[in-house]
Amino acid sequence: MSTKVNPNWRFATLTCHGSGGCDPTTGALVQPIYQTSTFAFKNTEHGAALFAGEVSGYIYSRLGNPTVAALEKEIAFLEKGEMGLAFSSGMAAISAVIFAFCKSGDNYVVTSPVYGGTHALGLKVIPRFNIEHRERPCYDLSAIENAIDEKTKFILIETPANPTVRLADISALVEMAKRYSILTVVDNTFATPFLQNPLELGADLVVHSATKYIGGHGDVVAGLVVGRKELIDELKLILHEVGGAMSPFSAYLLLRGLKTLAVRMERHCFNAMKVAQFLSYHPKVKEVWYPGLTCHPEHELAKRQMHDFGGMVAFVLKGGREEGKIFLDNLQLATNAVSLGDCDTLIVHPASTTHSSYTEQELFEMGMDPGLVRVSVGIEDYHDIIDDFAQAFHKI
Ligand code: LCS
Repeated sequence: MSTKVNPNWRFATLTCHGSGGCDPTTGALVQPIYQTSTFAFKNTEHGAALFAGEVSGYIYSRLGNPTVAALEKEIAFLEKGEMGLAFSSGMAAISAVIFAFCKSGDNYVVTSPVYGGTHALGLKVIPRFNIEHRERPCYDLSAIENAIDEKTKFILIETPANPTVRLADISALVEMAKRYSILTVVDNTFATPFLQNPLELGADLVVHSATKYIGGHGDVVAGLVVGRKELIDELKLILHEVGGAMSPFSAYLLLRGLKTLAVRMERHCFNAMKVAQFLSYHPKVKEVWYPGLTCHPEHELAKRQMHDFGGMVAFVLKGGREEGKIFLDNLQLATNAVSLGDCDTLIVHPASTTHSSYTEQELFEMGMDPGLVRVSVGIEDYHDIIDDFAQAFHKI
C-alpha cells in the first residue's frame, strides 16, 4: 500500500493502492496477519482504561484486531463510507443489522427475490424475537411502500437480486425511506463497489457477503458492513456481545482479494455479457436474465444505477427443470456448486439449493421459474465457457 492517495485516482488504482498507509509497527506494505486472540495490557491500569474506552488499543480479537481493522478501513474507503465493520459471514452481518435496529414488535421490509439464507433467517429465526420480515417484489415500489408502517425500521434492498438478477431502484427506495424516517440497507454482494456505490445514492448502510466477489477466490466466508459511525456503533454492540467476528486470516485474504477487484470485475462483466448473448440466441433456452440485455426489465435502471452489468446470469431451459438437470450434469468446465464471485464459473439450480427455503408458491409469486439455472460467470476465456455450455446443450 502506498502512503499517499490521490483522490482523483480511478477505482482500479484505488483498489491496488488501498486507502494509504502501511503496517504502523513494521512498515510492511502488505498487512501482516495478527493471528492472536488476545493482546497484553501494559499494566492493570491500562487494561481498565482500555475496557472503559478511555484509551484506544486492542484487547481481544472478538472486539477488534489490526488485520481486521485494516480491511474495515479499506472497504469503507472503496464504498465511500465513514466506517466499516467485519463479520464472520454475510449472514452474521445481515442478522446483526436486524438485531441492531429492530426490537420486539418491529418489522423490516425486504426486496424480493433475496438470497435464500436471508429469506430463511427472516421466516424461521427472526419471528422468535417477535420481529417481522416483510418481502415485497424489488420492482414494485407501491407494494414496498404499502408494507411500511410505524413499526418498520429499515428497507433491506438486495440489488441485483439473487438468483433472478432483477434490480431495485436504490435512489427511489432511499427517497421513500427518508419520507418515513427509516433506514435503507443495500446488500451490495452482486454489484460490489466496482459497479455501484449505494451510499452515494443516499443509502445508510451497505452489507456484503465478502465470501463472493470481494474475496474473489472461493477460499473465505466473510461479511462486511459500511456506513456512518453512529450506525456502525450500534452494529458493534451486536458484534461484540453476540459474536460473529471475522478471523485475521480471512481479513488478510479479503485485503488480497480487494487488490484485484477491478480487473476481476471487468472480466466477469465482459464474460457474462458474452454468455448471456450466447444463451439468448440458443434454441433450447426459454428466457435469459441479465441486466445488460435490452430485454431485461430493468435494463434502463441498470444503465443508470450500475457502471456495468455484473457477472451473474440466470436462464430457463425450454424443457424446464428436467432439461436443466441434464444440462448441469453434463458440464465439464463449469462447476455445479453454490456460492458465486469466484474466478471459475459456478452454476447452480437455485430452487433445490440456495433458494430451497422458498416454497413453490413463493417462487411463483416472485416470478421465478422453478427450473431457473443461475450462473456465476468466471474469469476464464469466455470461449471455453460457451463451448462447455454448447456441448452440454447437445446432450439434452
Ligand atoms: N447476501 C447475498 C446476496 C448472498 O448471495 C449471500 C450468500 C449472503 C448474503 C450470505 O452470505 P454468507 O453468509 O454466505 O457469506 N449467497 C450464497 C449463494 O448464492 N450460494 O451460496 C451462498
